[in-house]
Amino acid sequence: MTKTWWKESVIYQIYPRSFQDSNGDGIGDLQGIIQRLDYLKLLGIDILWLSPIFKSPNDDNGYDVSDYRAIMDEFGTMQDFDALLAGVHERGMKLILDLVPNHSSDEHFWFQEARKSKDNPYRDYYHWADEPRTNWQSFFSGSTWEYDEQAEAYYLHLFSKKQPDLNWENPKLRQEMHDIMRFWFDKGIDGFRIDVIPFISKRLDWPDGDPNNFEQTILEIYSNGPRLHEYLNEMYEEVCSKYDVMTVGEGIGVKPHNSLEYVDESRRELNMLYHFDHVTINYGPGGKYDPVDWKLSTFKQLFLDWDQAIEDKGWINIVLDNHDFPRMVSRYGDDSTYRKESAKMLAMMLLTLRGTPCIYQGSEIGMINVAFDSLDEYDDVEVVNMVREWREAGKDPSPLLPAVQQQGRDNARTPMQWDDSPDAGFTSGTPWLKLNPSFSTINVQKALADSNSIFYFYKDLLAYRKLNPTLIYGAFELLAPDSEQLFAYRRWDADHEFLIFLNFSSDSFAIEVEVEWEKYELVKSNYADSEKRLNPWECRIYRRVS
Ligand code: TEU
Ligand code: CA
Repeated sequence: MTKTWWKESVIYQIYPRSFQDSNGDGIGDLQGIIQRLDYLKLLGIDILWLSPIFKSPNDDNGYDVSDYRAIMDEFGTMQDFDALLAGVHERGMKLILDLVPNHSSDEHFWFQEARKSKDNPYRDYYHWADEPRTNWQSFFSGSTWEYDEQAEAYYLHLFSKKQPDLNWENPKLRQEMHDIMRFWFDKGIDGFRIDVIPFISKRLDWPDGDPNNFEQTILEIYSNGPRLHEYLNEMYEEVCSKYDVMTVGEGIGVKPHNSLEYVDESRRELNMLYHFDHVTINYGPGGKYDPVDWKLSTFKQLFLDWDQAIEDKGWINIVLDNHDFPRMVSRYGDDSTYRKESAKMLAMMLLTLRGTPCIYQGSEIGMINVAFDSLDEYDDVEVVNMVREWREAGKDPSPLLPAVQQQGRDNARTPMQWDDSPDAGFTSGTPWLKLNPSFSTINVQKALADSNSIFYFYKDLLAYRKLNPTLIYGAFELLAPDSEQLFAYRRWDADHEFLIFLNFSSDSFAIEVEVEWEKYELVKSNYADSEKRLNPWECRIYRRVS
């Protein structure tokens, strides 16, 4: 397997709007990130990924770009960006940005032009039709086809109405995207996370989807379009291959069986992608906002399936939460009695699977989901549109509240909790989204003052991972696959071997795996004792010594 810096790195995702405000307007910004670079260096991460920072009217918090070469007004200026990039590089870290190539904002110059007339040179930058071509549902409610008065036509938008889909069939549009990538690479950034990349090539036979099965529509119709791999290969040959940079695709709609089509090194497309299988594990018949229980055996199996599919031919990202999903400790751990223990256990999972881990801001202090009292307090366009749709249909949306509290994206978007001062050290003004009231007990200041904190557990593990390439490149074998409480696995190569035990329950039990214990030593745990019993949410790494 080829060894590269991006396989050996750990990524930290910043949601800039919620990270650190420097000027009191209640919105995080680039100067705020600069103020926190030493903190990130102390933690020991290698790569910073910033969610979109380009100019945007913020219908979807930057995932609706109106100028791919300018900084969002709220976040600062290009000078601020240059200072941030220099600050990251001075500290020996790398910086990757979020590229949103599937859609632009409707306020982008291209769309403003395109809607003017049928023969406008930008018309073909988007997908137009005289009638809605399909029954497709948008991610953010309603049809994916919106009539535009000025254009006298319908345009396609898989996300909100303010996010028209770009037409990658058009070579000029592809050229524009390549130029944009070069612009940022020439500035010195180290790569891109690429938003919904499996969607850029459309099915021009425009098949209808099953209106009762959105996940299937995503998988079979929106993703993996006919020319996708041609576009990705072109992007690699024309742009990425000319720089020492990395790409990680958001792998929505990608499954183990077609994963290598994206990341097999010999195909020269993307370097990595991250998958969604564990994210949708609790989606019920009604989808995301109809959550159901999930089983640990299923959860483990899907990580195994991914590892076996990729093996040593490609590479993936390991992601347990991000700005689109609930907090990982609330979702896969226990965010009350065993918050600290389970947050550390999940950290161990994140940092010892095969793949480049991505830590989402706040996970390193065990931030938890928020439960706002009313649907009107939610900001996310997904929730706002869903509530509006219910009201327009004459239905009372309040029964949605518990599901939104559990599954909503704002769980991960409340401001970063730096200390216990009135606005958690995030802002001196009014935060754009309410703080999670947990900030008085869960915050960075507290974590840094406690040598037993989740923060230092991450820091130690990050350092340990760096010193032990077996935990990066080594093979993976699942142990005790049927256990509904224990996630256990072996990582090894020709020289070294590790056993990892993760207790996904509040029970205490004896380790059920056959091990020649005398050959192993315990090197890391979130408890002090070393009995061959696991405490609630305990995690352990053993290293083979003979
Ligand atoms: O997300 C793509 C995506 O389809 C999901 O993560 C989606 O947001 C979620 O399932 C909705 O329930 C990416 C970005 O990460 C997300 O923030 C954007 O809203 C979306 O693309 C559109 O750009
Ligand atoms: Ca600000």
